[in-house]
Amino acid sequence: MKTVIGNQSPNGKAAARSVHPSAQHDGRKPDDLRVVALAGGVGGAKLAAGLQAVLPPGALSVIVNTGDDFEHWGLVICPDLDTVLYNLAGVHNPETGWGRAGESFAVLRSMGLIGGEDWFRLGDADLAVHLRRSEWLRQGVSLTEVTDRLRRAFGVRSHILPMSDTPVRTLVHTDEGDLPFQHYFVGRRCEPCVIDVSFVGAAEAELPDAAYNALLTADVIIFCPSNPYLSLDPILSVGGMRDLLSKLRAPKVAVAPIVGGKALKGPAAKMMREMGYPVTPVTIAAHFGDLLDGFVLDREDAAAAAHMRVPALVSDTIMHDLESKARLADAVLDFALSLTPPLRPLTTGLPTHLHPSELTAG
Ligand code: FO1
Repeated sequence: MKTVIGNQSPNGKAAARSVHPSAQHDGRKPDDLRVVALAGGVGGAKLAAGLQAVLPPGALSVIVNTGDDFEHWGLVICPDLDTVLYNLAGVHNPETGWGRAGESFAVLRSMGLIGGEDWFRLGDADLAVHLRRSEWLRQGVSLTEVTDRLRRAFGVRSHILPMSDTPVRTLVHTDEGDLPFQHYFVGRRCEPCVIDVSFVGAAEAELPDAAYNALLTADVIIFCPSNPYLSLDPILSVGGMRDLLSKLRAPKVAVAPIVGGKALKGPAAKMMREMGYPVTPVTIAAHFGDLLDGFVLDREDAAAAAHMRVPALVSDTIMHDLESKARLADAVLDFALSLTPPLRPLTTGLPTHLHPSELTAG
């Protein structure tokens, strides 16, 4: 399978994609390029920030995992939506990747003093977002609209789109029993051994129109370096989503969240070991299987490129600052635009009003 090293574009036939030829010659992105990123958690938010930095305003839509959402202090908390929002707005805590920079925790401390739950570190400024969101949701505003109001309030020009407007809850099946996501992730610090993961409500959930239309008009779809089992699988499990993705002609490229046998952040590597998988990017690529047209992996794992079933780009995938995020985003976009999409039904054959739940295979 073709391997591309560094940021250079593959040449010849594979690069001759008719939609946006300019990208392969000078790295310039066409003004009308539309990109969808599937993201959850800190790794996803980082690449989303890089994509936003290299794309024209409004060209990026991020479809975000909501399986981590939960009710806490009587409020609806959407950690991945907020992580993407804060990273795109540049107000995130650079140490944790989640939460706000310069945050204070007076309410959390007071809550602990009166016997309230204080295991989940909600900051004071962050709390305003949870209060506002919960207020709007109680008034009957959809999560998609609430998220859009918040992103406008933060001055973010990219679109931030929840994967569902109805609750989907990630349930982690462990050797200590079934744990709701945040109880496993924060409450138990990912210590229990993971057997499996399920997404309660996903089969009945529908991709909201905004997310569906973004996918339908996308030139490139990127699977961010997010945990495949906890952050991207919930998105893929939403009713009709896999089927829709498999029918879209836009190249779909994943970026490995595993480098040198370790997760960039979080429990992905630990989970892979617990579920009996080799901790390599090949496992991640195989996990997404036929959905992918290309895969991006780190230089440290260059040898694994030979074992990919799809074209691979070897690049620097570790993102420290906005410059490295933008550099990776640029490389991923050029790589994706260079891929000749396999023969699939054209999206132009799909009526724009057709909802993913109405799509059938074949
Ligand atoms: N992650 C933690 O590890 N500990 C926390 O106390 C914590 C609080 C928190 C508050 C708001 C928020 O938006 C995210 C928060 N996260 C925390 C991250 C959260 O658990 C995410 O779901 C993970 O990053 C997985 O995507």
